Amino acid sequence: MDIHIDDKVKLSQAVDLLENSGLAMRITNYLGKPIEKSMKMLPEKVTGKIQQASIFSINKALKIATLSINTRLKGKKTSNTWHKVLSGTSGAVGGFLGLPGFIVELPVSTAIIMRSILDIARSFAENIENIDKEGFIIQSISRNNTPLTIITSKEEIGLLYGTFRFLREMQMHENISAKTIVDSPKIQLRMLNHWDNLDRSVERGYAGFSLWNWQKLPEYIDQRYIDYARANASIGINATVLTNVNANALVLTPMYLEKVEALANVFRSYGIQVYLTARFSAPIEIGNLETADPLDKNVQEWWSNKAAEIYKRIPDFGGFLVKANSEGQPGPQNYGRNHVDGANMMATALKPFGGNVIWRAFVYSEHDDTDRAKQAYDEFLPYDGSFKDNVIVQVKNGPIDFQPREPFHPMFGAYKKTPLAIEFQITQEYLGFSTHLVFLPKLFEEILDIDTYQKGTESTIAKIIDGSLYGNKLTTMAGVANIGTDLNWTGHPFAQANWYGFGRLAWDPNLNSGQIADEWIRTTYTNDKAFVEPIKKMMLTSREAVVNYMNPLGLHHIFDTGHHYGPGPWVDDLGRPDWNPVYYHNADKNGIGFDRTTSGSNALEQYAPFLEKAYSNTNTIPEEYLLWFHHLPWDYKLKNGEILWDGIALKYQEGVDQVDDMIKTWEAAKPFLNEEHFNEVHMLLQIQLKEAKWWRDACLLYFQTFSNLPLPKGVEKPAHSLEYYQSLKFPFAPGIKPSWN
Ligand code: GCV
Repeated sequence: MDIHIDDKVKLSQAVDLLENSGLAMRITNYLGKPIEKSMKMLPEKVTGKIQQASIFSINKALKIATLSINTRLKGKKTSNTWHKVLSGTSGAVGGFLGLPGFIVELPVSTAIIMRSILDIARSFAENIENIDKEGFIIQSISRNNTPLTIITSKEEIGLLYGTFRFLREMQMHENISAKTIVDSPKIQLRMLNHWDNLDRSVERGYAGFSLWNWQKLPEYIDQRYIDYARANASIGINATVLTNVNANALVLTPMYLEKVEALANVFRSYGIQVYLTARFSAPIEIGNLETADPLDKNVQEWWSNKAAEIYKRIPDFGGFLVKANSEGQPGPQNYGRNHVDGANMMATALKPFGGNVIWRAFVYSEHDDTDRAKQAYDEFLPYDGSFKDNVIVQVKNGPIDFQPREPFHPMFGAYKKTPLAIEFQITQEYLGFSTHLVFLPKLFEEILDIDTYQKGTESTIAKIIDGSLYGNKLTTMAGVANIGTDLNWTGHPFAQANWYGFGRLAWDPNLNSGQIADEWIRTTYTNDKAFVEPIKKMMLTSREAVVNYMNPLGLHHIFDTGHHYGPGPWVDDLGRPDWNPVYYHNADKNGIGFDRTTSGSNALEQYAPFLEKAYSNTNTIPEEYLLWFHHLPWDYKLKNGEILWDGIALKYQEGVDQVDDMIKTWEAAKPFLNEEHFNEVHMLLQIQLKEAKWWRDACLLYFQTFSNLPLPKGVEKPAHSLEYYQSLKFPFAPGIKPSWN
């Protein structure tokens, strides 16, 4: 496009305006506004071209909709994914990233359209065989002396992903014409798990209420459903479980299924499949049966009929996610059956329609006093290979419960035949809720990169999850969503980076968290290195900071009762031993930590011999896992020469200091930020600092009652007494069952 120099200036101002408005703003309800505003700032010549191109695009898109395209969505004759691609690129509706990409390389829209009509792109594409059905190739070529950037895919969903990728490259000011991008997702099911209840409360949700407005559905389609789908598609998320694993059977009744269908209709063109949680006792609760026994013929028939009913409405329905016989949820064991009986019964019902059962292995029994960290492995290992081929077993990243740091769950690598899904928690149940800035891709990466040694060296969790280690066909990464009705979707503006980063790692589990932070900062704020570098450093340290000020050196689950807000290492009065923090830290006058070696619970036997040996020995275990596996005396010497008590205290202090540094970094970045964005994060960081100190002081005062040692030099004096911290109560902390009084 030939643009006059004056117009170029205006154009760059318009692009700047878009960029500076930040991703945080662009994915809010106000999404359209910066785009409209930038449109107004554009030189006429450019807007003219955009309009022409949009009209051209839309006309062509309508034609495309009548073509028979090889589509991955069952039961869909035509598709409107093309409309999404075109509106995303042209800015006609306002895309997630919208205008800049379109203007900078206007011919791209045209190229996309030409490809769709004439199928020219394949003839230009690098090597179409190098991508899979969701993959894409972005390539710049010259055709009749006209430079063209072509996005090619095998199927239309790849084109959508390719377009979003193209826009990201543009927004990061990458020289697209200098590179060829060939990319496909490494994992098949890239899935969000919403713990959303039908009353719109969200279990462990810290970003407002559930997005799903069940009362107004199916008629009322909130714009946020569309924005949600677009944002997910832009990072490759292709499946969503709408409801809480602590399930309510009502969602399977016709009244709710009609609403679910409406959501599925919105998500379909963004390549997102809908799943539901299935309450095991649903045949009794909504089916008038007397039992939910999976071996009962009537029960089996009920689930088969239910599956047929759902697929009639939602032909591309993904399947069921099930939490059974865990934390009070009903399951096959209520009828003397086992997990295989339960999962296979549902799998049989879904199989004719191509659906999957995702069966969670988050189990620990109140009737079993074995170390909780061992129970899931003990119970599920014998079942490896006994599940039907449309069953995926979903395992949390660690053996306890989404702690700031956990060793990996020993089922990874040990399960060789049945595919395992990894479940991460994007919502920050144990990481300061949505008040603390914690960049979680660092945690996810740490787990994915771990070598389990279960099939020789290089048996990493990433390879288990992407199926390459054991050749599993069904591959899945799930993340417990941190999204709600908050204006910025996630509560903390930086919590968007966790949603973003989860999606990126689900696309490619080998990505580096530094690269993810870099992408997020540059597409959210600016490409200016003077901003990007320090903010990246801040994000990358934030995860270690939270470990330090909450659970250093392998301490875990010392959170306050039920809501998990703040410290509660003294709690010892809950109904089950393994719900009490004292169960996990075992502090006494002799020392602190959970002995999981042969002299203790021997949980280490569940790991590969190499790790079992390395972790059993206090000289070879990485110190970050020390108190997870060992109970050690207060004067035990750490590698740096400090005694354990001093080391713990100094780690707590280091965490506080790290938050202090984060504040300094943010303050130095002020010139790059508008006041609102600066203040919002600044205020949140102040709360984080206050709470980091609270953690340090409360834990150290409590543990000091056992160590009887003074705080080492460099650790600040606690602000209050231990009794004060113990007296704090939070009946209305967010993320737990709401109460009116
Ligand atoms: C949805 C933890 C959480 C629960 C959650 C459970 C699970 O125990 O505290 O809120 O329930 O994990 O993952 O099923």
